[in-house]
Amino acid sequence: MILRLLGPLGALGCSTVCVGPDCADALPAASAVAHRGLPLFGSSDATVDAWASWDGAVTDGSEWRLASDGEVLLVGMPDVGQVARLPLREGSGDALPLQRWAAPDSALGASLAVADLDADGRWDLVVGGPRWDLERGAVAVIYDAAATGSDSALQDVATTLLTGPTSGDGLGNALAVCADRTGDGRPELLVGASRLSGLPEVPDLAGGVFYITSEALAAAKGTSAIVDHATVWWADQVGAAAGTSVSCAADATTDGLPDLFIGAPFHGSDTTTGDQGRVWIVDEAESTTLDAASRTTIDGPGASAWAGEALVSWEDATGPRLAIATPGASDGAGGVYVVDPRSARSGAISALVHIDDPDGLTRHLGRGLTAGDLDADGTFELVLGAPDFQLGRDGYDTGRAWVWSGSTLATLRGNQPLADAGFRVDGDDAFQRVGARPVVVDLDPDELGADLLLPLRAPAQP
Ligand SMILES: [Ca+2]
Ligand SMILES: [Ca+2]
Ligand SMILES: [Ca+2]
Ligand SMILES: [Ca+2]
Repeated sequence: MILRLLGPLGALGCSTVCVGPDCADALPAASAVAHRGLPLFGSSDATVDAWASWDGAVTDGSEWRLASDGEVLLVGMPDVGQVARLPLREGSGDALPLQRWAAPDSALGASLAVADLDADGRWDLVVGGPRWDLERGAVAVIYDAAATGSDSALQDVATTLLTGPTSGDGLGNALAVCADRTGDGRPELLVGASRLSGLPEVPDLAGGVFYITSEALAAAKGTSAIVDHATVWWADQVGAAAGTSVSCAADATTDGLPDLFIGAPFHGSDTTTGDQGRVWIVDEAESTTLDAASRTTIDGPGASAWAGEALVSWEDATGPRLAIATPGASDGAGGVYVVDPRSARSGAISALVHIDDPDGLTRHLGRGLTAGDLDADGTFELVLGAPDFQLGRDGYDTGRAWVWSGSTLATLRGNQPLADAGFRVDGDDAFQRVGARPVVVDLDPDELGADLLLPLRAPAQP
């Protein structure tokens, strides 16, 4: 009886108002847009008000990740397994790559960074492909990637290719390049494997992270198993998804070295803690559980908060900071906590500032999260994205990004309503998913302050 009633109702719902991932097929491509940081007030439209945009072809996929050092702009295109380098320029137009690196069916580009890993003055590409080799996953380094020509197969040009332990581990869903922690002036790497199961002591889908020092990375040439070169820390709980997010840009221990911040949004296992999420502050140790390797474990504010689905750490004029997203909190409205990692205690999350939406209109606030100094005043602005945000009746997944001024945040304590954010970027079309994976980087050194770079879903080019 119940099934017969639900069947036709469900069909009717799909035919009148399209809700859900299938509807996104109307926007099968992607684009990247750049917005100036100044002014930090009012609102902008994602495409109309951008000072530069790059429109991808359908063959470039619809799920872009962006990375830039201010001089090189790279786009990860995991649904087609490639990374493209785009020219930096003003104005709008097609995304015409200068270079491409490809590994089909590997989700190459799901995570990526541009950095000078070997300190030779030339930029290097580090990129994750979590579906590599039956979802074993891989992370690859291409040194001096500018010199590899216009179109390369990853395997032909990767100096170093590190693979996950076993099928399904999904190494490379997230990565971070950490400022030097070992004293050789070269950065370390932190790589997530959020479905890690394939090591003897690791529970199913507990997830984990691999930490590779610059010394170990320099010694790893060719293709090899990441476990031979890295320290690994894992969650002690089935399905925790540790390594969903990684960051390492703040010093929690005041020893002058950055510490490691790792999120597991599905940590917690009973009716009051299930999927509350956990964030670890790791201060380096042997391979072991994250609980054993960390000085502090921060838990989400209740069941299904998904704390740590996204996180970002930074140091600015106000000190070291860690922002932790809880996109599942408040029945899915979401929120973000800003923590001083020096005074963080283990247990339920305790924050300097908690931003949420008491009106309950957002969806999964914090699913996109980053920070950077958009107005060049020495404090980092906090960028909160809600790609699932619905604008109006039919604006499914239009998405929205909000920017909180760093100087304002420094003066605030306690709960703050999202509506008080100084600046925001709105989507102009359903399924654009504004606010997914925002990046702050100074693309235009002539202008004061950095730029806000956003990937969007976009219609196919005519
Ligand atoms: Ca280099
Ligand atoms: Ca180092
Ligand atoms: Ca430290
Ligand atoms: Ca600022």
